[in-house]
Amino acid sequence: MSCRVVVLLSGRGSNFQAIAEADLPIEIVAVISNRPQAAGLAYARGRGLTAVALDHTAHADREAFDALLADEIDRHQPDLVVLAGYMRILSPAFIARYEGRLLNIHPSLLPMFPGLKTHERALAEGVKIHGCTVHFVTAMLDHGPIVIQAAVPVRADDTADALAARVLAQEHRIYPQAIRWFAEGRLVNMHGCVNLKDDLQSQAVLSTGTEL
Ligand code: NHR
Ligand code: GAR
Repeated sequence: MSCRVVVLLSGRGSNFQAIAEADLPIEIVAVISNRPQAAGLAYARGRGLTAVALDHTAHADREAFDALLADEIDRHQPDLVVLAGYMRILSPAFIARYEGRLLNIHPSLLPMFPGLKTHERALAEGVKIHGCTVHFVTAMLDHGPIVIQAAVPVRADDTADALAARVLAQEHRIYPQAIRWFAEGRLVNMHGCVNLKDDLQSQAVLSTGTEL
C-alpha cells in the first residue's frame, strides 16, 4: 500500500515537480494551491493529477480558510501532507490536525533565518554557508523537528537570485529523499529530533565521532 500524499503550494511548484518526477513509493492524491494562478497547479493538471484551487483572498479570516483547506485535504485521506512553497502561515488548529504527517521545505539552514527573504538575509549577514531544511511542521513557525538539510557555499559575488538557484537545486534533491524516508516508515521522532531507522552508517558515525 503506497503512501497517499497531498501537496500544498502557492506558486511555481518546482519542488512539487521534483517530487512528482522522483521515483517514490507514493501516490500524489491531490495538489492544492491557495493561489488559483499557481504554475504548480497547471503542471499537476498536465500530469493528470487532481489539482484544486482554494483562493485565500476570498476568505477574510485565517482560521476559516484553514478549516476549508483541511476539509479539502481530508477528502483525499492522505498519510502525508507536504508544503512545497506554500506561503501561508497555518493556524494552530490546522497544525494539530496534521502534526507528525506534515512536512515543509524551508530555504535556509534552520534554525538560522526562519521566515521570509532568507537568501537576502543570508547575504546581509555575510554567512559563508547557506542551504535548505526539510522539517516537520509544528505551530512554532519554521521550528519543527529537522529531517534533512543540505548546505551550499555563499560566494563573494553572489546575488540573492544566484544563491536561491544554488539552494533550490539542493531542495530538489533533499525533499524527495525526506519523503521517501517518511513513506518507508523510517523517520523516528525522538524527543523532538528526527532519527533515521536502521541507519547503520550514521550510527557508526555517531559512535566514532568521525565525519562522513
Ligand atoms: N505554518 C506553521 N504553523 N508552522 C510552520 O512552520 C509553517 C507554516 C506555514 C508555512 C512554510 C514557511 C517557510 O518555509 C510554512 C511553515 C509563509 C510565511 C509567511 O509569513 C512564513 C513562513 C513560511 C511560509 N506568510 C505570510 C502570511 O501572512 C504571507 C506571505 C505571502 O503570501 O507572500 O501567511 O518559510
Ligand atoms: C522554495 O525555495 C521553497 O523552499 C520556498 O519557496 C520556494 C518555492 O519554490 N519556500 C518558502 O519560502 C516557504 N516560506 P517552488 O514553488 O518552485 O517549489
